[in-house]
Amino acid sequence: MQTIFEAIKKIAFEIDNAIKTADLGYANEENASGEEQLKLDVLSDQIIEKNFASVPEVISLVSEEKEGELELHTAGSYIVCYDPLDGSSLVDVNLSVGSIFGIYQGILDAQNLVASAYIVYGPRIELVIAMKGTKPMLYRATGDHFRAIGEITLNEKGKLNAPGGTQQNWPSHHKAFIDSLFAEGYRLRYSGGMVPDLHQILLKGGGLFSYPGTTDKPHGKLRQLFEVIPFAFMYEQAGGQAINDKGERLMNLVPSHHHDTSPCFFGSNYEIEALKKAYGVK
Ligand code: P6P
Repeated sequence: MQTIFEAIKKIAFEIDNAIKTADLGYANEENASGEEQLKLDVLSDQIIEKNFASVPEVISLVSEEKEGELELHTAGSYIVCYDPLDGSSLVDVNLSVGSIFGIYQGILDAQNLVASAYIVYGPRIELVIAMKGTKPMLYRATGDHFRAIGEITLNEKGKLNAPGGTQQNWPSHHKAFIDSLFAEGYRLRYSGGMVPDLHQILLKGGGLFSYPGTTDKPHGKLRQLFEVIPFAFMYEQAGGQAINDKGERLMNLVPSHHHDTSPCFFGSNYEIEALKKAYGVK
């Protein structure tokens, strides 16, 4: 597992450099979810593929940017699912973006996730890694290496509210719940980048990130294997909860296809319990 984390640290510096130096144009291609690809999406994906190709523990790769699975080392133990540059279009307006990694032990479902990691490319490069039995650990890039900063723990109740999706497409009970949090004094913190938005809640003591099923995206927008499950693991390991719109743990998800999505809610216990009540689920 450590060789996988060392590869992710190298990836962080290479993609950060690409963000600062590469052409920001469109690649005139679409990814597996039908979204237009930036040249930076393709380049980030290639950087990750190149770095994991030399890690014998990795059986195969599943990328948000591609269909199918790239076979690497049959004698390996882990399948790495990743979103190479989530929210990449935000680079155009100089906002933070991120890479997300889910490390699965042979089978691609939440129960077989053994670790997750994400990188935030912002004013600093930051990396968070969580493994079974450990709290998420924050690392910060200093020069050409990462320094461990400390473990991340969510407060029982937070102050931040990151409501995803287009409001006019929210279910009415979801809109009423989000409005009730603002009436309680929660502060709106939403950039449209899943990684910095979830990172901020983790580091600033907690709150709620929500991306519900909507009229335009009834099964949600965020992808299970390389966005939802890795962050669900992070939030549970930090002492919070991560559920879907039926109140089920996202760590029980069993994706049918690599690019399946799910409505998802990540947060401190108080906010998730309040959401379950508002949704009428146990
Ligand atoms: P919306 C970025 O495109 C992304 O996949 C996530 O990073 C982010 O949380 C979400 O979409 C934002 O979607 O519909 O709120 O703009």
